[in-house]
Amino acid sequence: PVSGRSGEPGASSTATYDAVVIGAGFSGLYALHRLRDTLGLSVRVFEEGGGVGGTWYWNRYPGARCDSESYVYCYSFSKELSQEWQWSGRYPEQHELSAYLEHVADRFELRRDIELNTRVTSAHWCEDRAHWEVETDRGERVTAQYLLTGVGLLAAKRYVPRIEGLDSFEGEWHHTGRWPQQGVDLRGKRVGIIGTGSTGVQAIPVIARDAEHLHVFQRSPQFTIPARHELVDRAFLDDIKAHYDDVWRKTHWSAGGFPWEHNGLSALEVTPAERQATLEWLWAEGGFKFVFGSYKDLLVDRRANDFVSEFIRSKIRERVNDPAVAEKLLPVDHPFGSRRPIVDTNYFETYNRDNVTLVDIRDNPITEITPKGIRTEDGDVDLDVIVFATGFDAVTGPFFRIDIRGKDGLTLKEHWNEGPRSYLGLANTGFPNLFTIFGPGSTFPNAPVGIEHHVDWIADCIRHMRQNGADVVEASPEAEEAWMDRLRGEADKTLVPLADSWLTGANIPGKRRQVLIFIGHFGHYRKLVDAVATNGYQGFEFA
Ligand code: N01
Repeated sequence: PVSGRSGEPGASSTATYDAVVIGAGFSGLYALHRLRDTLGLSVRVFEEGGGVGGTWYWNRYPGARCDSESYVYCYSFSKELSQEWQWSGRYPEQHELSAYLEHVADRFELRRDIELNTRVTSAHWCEDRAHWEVETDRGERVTAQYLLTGVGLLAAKRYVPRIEGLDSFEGEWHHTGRWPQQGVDLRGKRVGIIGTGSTGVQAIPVIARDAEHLHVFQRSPQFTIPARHELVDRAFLDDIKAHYDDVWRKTHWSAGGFPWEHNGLSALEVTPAERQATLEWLWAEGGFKFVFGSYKDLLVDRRANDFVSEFIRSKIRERVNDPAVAEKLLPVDHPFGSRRPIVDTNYFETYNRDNVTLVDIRDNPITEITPKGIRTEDGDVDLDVIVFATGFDAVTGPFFRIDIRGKDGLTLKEHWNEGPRSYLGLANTGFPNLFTIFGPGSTFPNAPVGIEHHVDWIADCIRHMRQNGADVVEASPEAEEAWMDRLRGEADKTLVPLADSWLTGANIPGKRRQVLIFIGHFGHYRKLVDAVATNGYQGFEFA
């Protein structure tokens, strides 16, 4: 392949690259660094946003903060980077993560190969030339031997439910995933928020501090764990740096991309007093440790889970002063952890404020949006601002925004007609030289940990191809089928299929219900995927 550079942005050019990467978030930035600086490839990254950061560029809603601990929600590939960077606390806020990724772009001189404000609109595989032909919304056309998607699982395709009358609303409305750059002044405003997932749970306590009044329109009550953000101090973070190798070794092979493992016990085999003590300790620790440092059968055995779910419900009753409000906030329709767990700071306590009203829309459904606010069966709520914290058309949505066509013009949409498919979450039959970083069917650990693993794997595969004179790699149909069987089998061992959520596609009306990712221990997934490579890339065909 010929190395090249594109012309001026917007100019009609057909430059050729070794690789095109879609997206400049955690995935795209590392992919560029790895392919360009380690393998010496020519790489072009196209990014829709006006800055790097992906998820952390777009999600600027009040209270936006990562639920993963800062010291592992970052790259591990450069020890120097980890030693230099100072996190401010246990969980990084959006602006801090955005600054971190901007710093990475500068430190590794990535910007010169990234084109911002540019959305890839199509990518077609050309069989004769064995390359991808990529077009952008700025009229550019480039070709590349390899196409890597770093479009993320969520942020690229926000979901706003169709509620009659939204167009007539005379106030402002915003989706949290496309929050205006300049922010929204909510002081003294009557605000309504729809959605109580991870996003809503982060935003609600912060909006409540500013708004004159906040109405929370809740469809499903949620389990959430206190973040305990304040717990981590400088000495702790310095200690992590001093034990960098150990922390990352544990993290890379852990269940969820964090440096801890379950306690080796079944919740069913301990006495009630022991269980209570363990859960109280985990509750006090806070964050995802409550999930990944807990009982080994928490996420796979309904009876074990029931103990933990009931424990959380008892905490909700304690945290909310009004028993009638507490009752409405109790999650009863799904087991804890069957949805992506939520971490909060003062979420339930927020309902103790005089300026916050919970509207249970299961009992009292929204009927329409009027020029003045939200109408429910029980009456009208006048609002100045409506916030949609209603999530994303996850996993497949980001791909379907791009017209991706593989061999014989087959579209990815057609290939995924009966739900998304993949081999290892990395490759698709009929789509040669397409690598999906964190794609459908891959694991979902603490994101940067999974992303680095994928990018390293892809870079090794490309190196293998170059060393062995192969121009094209493609997953075999048998390998893809076997992976899909495995995916279903792994999901069925867990409680995840029991819940309606983005993990099962159930959050989007009309979307096919299917567990969209590999549910299971990240370290085991990693071993499995690495073994494919060490065994001569089993399931892949090279030409
Ligand atoms: O979206 P969600 P999210 N009428 O789909 C409700 C990641 N994340 O943006 O539960 C009324 O979880 C819906 O109700 P229900 C994380 O992976 C990470 O909160 O379906 N309500 C639900 O309450 C997370 O899992 C961080 O009944 C409607 C909410 O909207 C993922 O992003 C922070 C509705 C959507 O919840 C998505 O989280 C934030 C309707 N028609 C997010 N439609 C980190 O800190 C939907 N809802 C890393």
